Amino acid sequence: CVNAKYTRTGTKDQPAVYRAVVPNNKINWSTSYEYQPVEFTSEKVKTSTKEYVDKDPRDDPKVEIPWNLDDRLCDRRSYHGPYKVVRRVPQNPCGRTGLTGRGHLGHFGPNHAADPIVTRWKRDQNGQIMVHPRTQKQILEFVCILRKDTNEYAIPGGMVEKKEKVTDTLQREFHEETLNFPDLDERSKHNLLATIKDVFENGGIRIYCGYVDDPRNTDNSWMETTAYNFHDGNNEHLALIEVHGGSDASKAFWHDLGSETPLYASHAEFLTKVADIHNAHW
Ligand code: RP5
Ligand code: MG
Ligand code: MG
Repeated sequence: CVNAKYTRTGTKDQPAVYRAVVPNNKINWSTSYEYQPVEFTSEKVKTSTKEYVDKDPRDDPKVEIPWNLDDRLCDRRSYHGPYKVVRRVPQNPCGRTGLTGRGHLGHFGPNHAADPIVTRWKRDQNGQIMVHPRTQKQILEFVCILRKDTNEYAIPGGMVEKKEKVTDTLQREFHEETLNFPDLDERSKHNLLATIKDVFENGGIRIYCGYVDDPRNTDNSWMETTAYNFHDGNNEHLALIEVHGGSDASKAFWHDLGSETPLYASHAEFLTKVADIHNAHW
């Protein structure tokens, strides 16, 4: 895994906090480097009184956090195995990021998320699957969002909440970020949610599980995710749904899956795998 994509943390509405420069060959902790990272934890995180947001063990010797364990509030284990704890806080297993502290993240160590990748074939007016002129491969479409925070295209994922199962996070985030229909009647709403539940609980392919090159990562806090693909190849269920952005998403739409679209964090990596699995255009 690498920390390479973002030079600043935060969102378009927050003051920019720039990372100390880390040359690519100095990212790994095992290479010696005259390193002067910027310390940054957002005010919102620092002053939060939520039980779910960690206290800083560097400020208070009484704060003990069960690193590398599945604790009462969240799973503090990394998909990459046990991480080191240096001067009372976890050390990012993917190397230097140019920032210490928690940045905008609530937990020290891994902050777990889940990413639902919902796909269908792109079809013409006659229902024929369309082929890309460059690769001569069939084109997939996926449910894409425009993130409110960074204005980048992304998969509609989100954080695993307190003691939530990943399969519930996948459904909840997909619902919140792409099925925002306040005027939908109760019956249609119920049917829509039942379809999502049925497909999400029975038919996904796990695409990725691990570290994400997210703009919020720091030397002490980082994002990890589990991405699942739910593909409706025959236009039977998910392919038929309309989407509308909500929550973290200013827009939601079906979008061609391919290397032409730059995406948030490591999302392009996940979609390459999806294209590969379905032998589709990338
Ligand atoms: C990324 O951040 C994950 O891949 C996931 O898509 C997302 C979760 O954070 P929020 O969308 O809740 O901000 O690292
Ligand atoms: Mg969300
Ligand atoms: Mg989100």
